[in-house]
Amino acid sequence: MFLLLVAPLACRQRSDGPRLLIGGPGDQRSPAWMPDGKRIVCSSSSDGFPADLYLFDLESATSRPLTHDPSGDNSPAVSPDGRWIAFHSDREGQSDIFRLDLTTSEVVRLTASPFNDSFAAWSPDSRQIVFHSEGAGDPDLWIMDRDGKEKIPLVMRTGMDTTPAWSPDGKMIAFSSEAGGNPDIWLVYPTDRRLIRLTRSSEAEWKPAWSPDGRRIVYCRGPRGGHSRLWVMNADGTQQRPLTPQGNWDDFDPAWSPDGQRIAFESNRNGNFDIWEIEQR
Ligand SMILES: [Ca+2]
Ligand SMILES: [Ca+2]
Ligand SMILES: [Ca+2]
Repeated sequence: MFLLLVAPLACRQRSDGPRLLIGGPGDQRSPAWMPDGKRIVCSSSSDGFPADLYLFDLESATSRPLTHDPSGDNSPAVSPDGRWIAFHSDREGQSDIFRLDLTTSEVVRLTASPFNDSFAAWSPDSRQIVFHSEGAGDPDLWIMDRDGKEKIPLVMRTGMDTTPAWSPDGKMIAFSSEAGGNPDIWLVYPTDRRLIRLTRSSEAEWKPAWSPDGRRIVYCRGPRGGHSRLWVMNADGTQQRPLTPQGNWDDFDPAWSPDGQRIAFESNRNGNFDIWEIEQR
């Protein structure tokens, strides 16, 4: 078991471009900030087996495993109150959503449908989870309580609806939908299911993540079959612009730090996936 933290927080130099934050053998993917901004949860397959979840302390440059299961545990989402981690895993066969209690280390299965459930994201009050479910047709979005009860449909349109992210004020959920012909970023209001389309490019946009002040959204964008990089826009869809340079690699899964200063993301620009960061202000 070998994981590399590049440097403790206090020792890192300022930099305009992307810089390596967490590396090591195998893939480190899907960073999620703890509310203190000093720790990051991500999935790691550094031991050569399907990914488990790890907690990285950026101040001490140490890490510890949070799950240990022969199947893959992926896409961790930390509840805003810092108590829970929702993630998806195929430990029961198909992909389902599970919830890890960081206080007790207890893992509870939240979905048990015959379909794949994934990409969990928390409401700001840590009481609800929005997630992607393939259902009987294609991927749709559902909301459930954090104990897995009260599952209700949110977006049920033809085509893929996926990678939801709840706004910090709780009023909207950003997600990727191909209802407009190709994957774009949309907003949905959980109260009345009203929809707003934010991007209209011919490329694919997905995996939106909110800035802590709710004013901006960072997301993945790339041509179909091509490489992905990070873009950022205002939360009303204006000022869409690239954030990371185009290259012969993929930048995925952005996560804005709680202080708004940095965005962590996964990139295979060094060969396999590591966690990188870029400053943002
Ligand atoms: Ca790696
Ligand atoms: Ca759908
Ligand atoms: Ca598009």
